[in-house]
Amino acid sequence: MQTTVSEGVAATRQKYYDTLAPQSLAPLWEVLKGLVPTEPKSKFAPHVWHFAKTKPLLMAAGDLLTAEEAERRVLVLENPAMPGGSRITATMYAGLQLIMPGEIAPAHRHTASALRMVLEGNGGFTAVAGEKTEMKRGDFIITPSMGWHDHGQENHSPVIWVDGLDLHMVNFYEAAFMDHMNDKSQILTRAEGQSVSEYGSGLGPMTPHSPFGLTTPIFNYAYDRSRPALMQVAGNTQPDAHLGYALRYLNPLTGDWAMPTIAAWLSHLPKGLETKPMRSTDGQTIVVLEGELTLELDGKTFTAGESDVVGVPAWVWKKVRASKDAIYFTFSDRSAQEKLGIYREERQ
Ligand code: 1HN
Repeated sequence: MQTTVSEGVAATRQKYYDTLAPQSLAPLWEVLKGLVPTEPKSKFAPHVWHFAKTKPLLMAAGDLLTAEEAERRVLVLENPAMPGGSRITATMYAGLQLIMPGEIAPAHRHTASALRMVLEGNGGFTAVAGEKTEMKRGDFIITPSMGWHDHGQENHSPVIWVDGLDLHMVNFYEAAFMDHMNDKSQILTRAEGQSVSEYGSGLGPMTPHSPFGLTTPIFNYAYDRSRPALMQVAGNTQPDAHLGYALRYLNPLTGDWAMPTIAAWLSHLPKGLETKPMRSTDGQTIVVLEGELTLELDGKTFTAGESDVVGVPAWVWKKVRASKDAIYFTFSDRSAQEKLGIYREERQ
């Protein structure tokens, strides 16, 4: 407990503190409360990035510089409570990436894991560890830690997607590495779709092998498979009071989240359905794929339509209502928090 002390005592203590600093010492009792709060209080703000506003600005970047010049032509989704922080929530980076027809975002690899949620422009591709995959709206595409990856568009339309990276977690540990390939595009060594054939149908290779370590060996969870699965579940079961209908993306080799640090799931709320209030310690990013959501976040109301992105900081009370039949994708740092044993949630 903090007690008030006389000016004299305060001055004596301060004099003592002044002798500590030169020895690289500090009194814990002056900072303890801030170090160990009674419950999470996020420094970040809930926020919606409306695609109608962000898309024209992203397209303008397409006229300013090439994907190759930029290495990655991305507008960072900056949490308004921390401009310059390159964060959407405490641990997660998110951005909107644009590839113009004929462009290549050159091959590189890094410690941070990445995910893509595709918004626009069929015909784009990403290549991961020697295998190419087409990018279609709603596809959830993964780049595992230290996996070589390059992107391109051989078709006639611009491609736009949301990137999510765990790079602030990696940087917190000061464990980040990055390499660039000499060639712009990596050499393809596997047939397109090979990963899904090997691991994505409830089957697996006879000799157990996890090509990406703790990360799922499937790197494209295509919307044309995940959407029907979700809607089939919705057609035949009752919704969860707090989650609506939701399915998580799994690593088929472990049954755990698809990525070791980032949790991702796909949700459906039928028009008019409202979830009960819930809060959790993970910072979430929501991408609306279909319909429209009204979100109540710590008592403030936000609306998000197709291709809008919502940042939901940790431990914010959340209620979601579908003003139109809605399907939305969420990613968060829950996967890492669960492994550290610190994830918590509260449901009303
Ligand atoms: C990255 O590698 C990509 O591969 C996108 O598309 C965004 C932001 C920070 C660091 C690496 C990509 C990134 C990134």
